[in-house]
Amino acid sequence: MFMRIDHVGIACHDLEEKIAFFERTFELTVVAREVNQEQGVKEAMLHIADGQGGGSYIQLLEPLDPDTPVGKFLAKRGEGVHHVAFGVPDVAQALETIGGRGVRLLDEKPRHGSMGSSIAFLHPKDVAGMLTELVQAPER
Ligand code: MC0
Repeated sequence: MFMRIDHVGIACHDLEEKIAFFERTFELTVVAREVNQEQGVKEAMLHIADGQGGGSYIQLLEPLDPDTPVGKFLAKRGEGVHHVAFGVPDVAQALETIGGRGVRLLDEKPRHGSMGSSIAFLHPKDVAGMLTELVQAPER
C-alpha cells in the first residue's frame, strides 16, 4: 500500500528561520512554498530524493493561527515531528481499505495537499500515536 515516505511534517514557530537552518545545516533546497488556508498552515517542502510514484521531502509547517491543528500541537508539545506522510497510488482507495480495517479517518474524502497532491489524514490514536497522512502525487 505504501510506496515511499512522501514527507515528514515538522511543526515550527518561524518558517523562515527553520528553512534557513535546514538549508544551511543539511544542504537541502526548498522546491515549493504554499499557504493552505483549509489546513491552517504556511509551509515549505525541502527535497530529499525521488522515489516510487513521487519524491520525498521534509515539510516545514508554521500555523496561520493558534486555533489550527499545527497551532494547537505547538502550544501543547512545542516544535517537533507533527506527522509522517506515506505515498500511495490512490488515496480514495487507500482510505476505503484502511477505514474498513477499523482505523478512524480524519478525512472521508481526499483534500488538497502540497504541490498539487491529494491527501487524507488518519487518527493518531489509531496508528500508534503517529498522525499519519496518505499522499497521492499529481499525474505528471
Ligand atoms: C494531536 N494529537 C497528536 C497530534 N495532534 N498525536 C500525534 N501527533 C499529532 N500531530 C493527540 C493529542 O495529543 C491528543 O491526545 C489527541 O490527539 C487529540 O488532540 P487535541 O489536541 O485534542 O486536538 P484535536 O482533537 O482538536 O485534533 C487532533 C487531530 C487534528 C489529529 C484530530 O489535529 C487533525 O485533524 N489533524 C489533521 C489535519 C492536520 O494536522 N493538518 C495540518 C497539516 P491526548 O492523549 O492528549 O488526548 S496540513 C499538511 O500537512 C498539508 C498541507 C500537506 O501535507 O500537504
